Amino acid sequence: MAGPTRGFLGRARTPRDARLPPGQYDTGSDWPVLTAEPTPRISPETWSITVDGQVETPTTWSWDEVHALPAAEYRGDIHCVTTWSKFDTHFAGVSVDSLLEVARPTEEGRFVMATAKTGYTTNLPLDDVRGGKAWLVWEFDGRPLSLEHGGPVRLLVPHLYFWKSAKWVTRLTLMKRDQQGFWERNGYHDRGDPWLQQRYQGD
Ligand SMILES: Nc1nc2c(c(=O)[nH]1)N[C@H]1C(S)=C(S)[C@@H](COP(=O)(O)O)O[C@H]1N2
Ligand SMILES: [Mo]
Repeated sequence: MAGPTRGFLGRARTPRDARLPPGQYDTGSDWPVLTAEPTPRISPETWSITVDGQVETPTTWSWDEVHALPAAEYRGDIHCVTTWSKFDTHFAGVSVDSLLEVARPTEEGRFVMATAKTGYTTNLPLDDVRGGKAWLVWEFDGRPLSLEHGGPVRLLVPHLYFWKSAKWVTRLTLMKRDQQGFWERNGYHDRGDPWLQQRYQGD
């Protein structure tokens, strides 16, 4: 007897499906904009990034100074807690490691609060923004990052849900203890691993 037809077994899993975390769908070429606050107009000349808190050398970089750091890029997928994922994105900027090398976290610095110029905040374990896992980015697909997507510069932490990737980021503060950012105080998870579906506090 012939075995069950393919229809019985359902659609075969493709390599693309395997890249989709549980509960997510592929948004294709769309890139939804999700912003809690009005979109600020920040010019590269007035933008800067500061790394402070539990570090040996609190440091601020201007637009030009951050561009003098080694160039780095991310090619891969991003995942929003509202269930869209976007495959094969391409961002360019610098690795957060390059900033941490200069600022040097103290032994006690274990967590990071990322703060945007607008006041939006999000907290992350330090280990999730070092070791080649997080970037400051100013280019998407070879073009300047648009204002609505966080231009001139946003944080990119693509292995966590996208609310951790603060748009218009201007400060990374190292902390001894975890403190909650904007969405975390409003019920979102402190870590936000999409593969573990860490959407809400308690997940
Ligand atoms: N400053 C700021 N950064 C933010 C947000 C925000 O509201 N303000 N939203 C977060 C959320 S919930 C998501 S899903 C992504 C959305 O980024 P996008 O609009 O570029 O898709 O940005 C994150 N970073
Ligand atoms: Mo989100």
